[in-house]
Amino acid sequence: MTDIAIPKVAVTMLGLSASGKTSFTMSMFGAMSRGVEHYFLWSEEDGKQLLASWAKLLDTGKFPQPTDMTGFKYYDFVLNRGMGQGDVLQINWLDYRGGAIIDPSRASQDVPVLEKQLLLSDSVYIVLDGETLGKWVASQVDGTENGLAPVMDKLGVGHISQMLMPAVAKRRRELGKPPPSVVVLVTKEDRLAEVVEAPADLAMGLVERHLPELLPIAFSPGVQTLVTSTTLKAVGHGRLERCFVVPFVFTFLEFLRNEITVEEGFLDANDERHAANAEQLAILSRRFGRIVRSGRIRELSAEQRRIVGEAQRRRNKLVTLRQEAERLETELRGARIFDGGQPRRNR
Ligand SMILES: Nc1nc2c(ncn2[C@@H]2O[C@H](COP(=O)(O)OP(=O)(O)OP(=O)(O)O)[C@@H](O)[C@H]2O)c(=O)[nH]1
Ligand SMILES: [Mg+2]
Repeated sequence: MTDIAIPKVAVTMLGLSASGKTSFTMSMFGAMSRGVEHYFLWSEEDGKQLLASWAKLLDTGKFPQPTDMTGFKYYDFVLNRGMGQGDVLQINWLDYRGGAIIDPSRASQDVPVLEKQLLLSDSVYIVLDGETLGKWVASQVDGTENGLAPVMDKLGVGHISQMLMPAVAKRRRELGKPPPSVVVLVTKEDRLAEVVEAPADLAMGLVERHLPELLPIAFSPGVQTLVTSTTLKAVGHGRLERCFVVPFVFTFLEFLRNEITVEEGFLDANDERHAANAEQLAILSRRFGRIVRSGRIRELSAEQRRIVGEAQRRRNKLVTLRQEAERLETELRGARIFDGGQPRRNR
């Protein structure tokens, strides 16, 4: 991995076996390695192997084997804006056997790997099988639907929530970190549209309407969520390839929004320190006047200069963070984003 000083995030996909995690990883890389909407993805270690697997799928139609217990794999991706602007985000990514999230035996090799990655994750991609969702939406439309429980079970909602909740609590308790942003990644969008017999966007509109009841964890207070769909059939189809960029742009934006909150908190605390110091300086100066330059006055004055210098550096950083966040917000205009279950006003 490179040692460039760009932000680093960890991401975990959470989805049952056959939900489409490995297919997304491969097809997304297949598209983004060539560049989609001025974004590129590269991986020094694994790029060639991922492209080879993707080429095999294109040539032979052979889908990847289900990932097994020992087949989990970390990827270090770098998101890049082309040679002129360079790298913008490092992404530590894990692909693993979906069975790990329903595995009751903690002896399986991949379960602790997944738990650790979840703890560190700044963003969690909840992977929902679009075909399963499509069948449920279609049954709603034709009036044969029999409640939420069976489809929630098929999508693994209970298991996903059971993995996520303890990880988020531990992340807050042990690392002092906020909850991860959430991307609800509806895969197999091609199948979703076929099953619902509607254009993909319309079908996704129907899915979106029901998601808060199907996946409450992604719409609970304090959680930032993007709902988006993807299909490996998008690769090579111009604007449709946008589905591979949007999740990363959202992950990056939410990471920056957290950074901005941290920086603003720092500057507030810094202002308070500056004001308290100034008060002490004023008291001492009144007491000793200009004649006696006490050591304490010199100390406090040096401290004031340090505080002001640090504040200037952090303010500059904040300006850069805000500019970058604004750019990403513009790129995400129209995306389905929710803050604590309420649609964000970006459409
Ligand atoms: N039509 C269609 N089928 C897809 C798509 N993505 C995945 N599939 C199908 O879904 C199957 C499972 O996909 P995988 O990517 O292997 O699923 P996974 O989540 O990695 O599964 P595990 O490794 O077992 O956890 C594939 O063999 C494909 O048949 C898609 O975009 N469109
Ligand atoms: Mg897999």
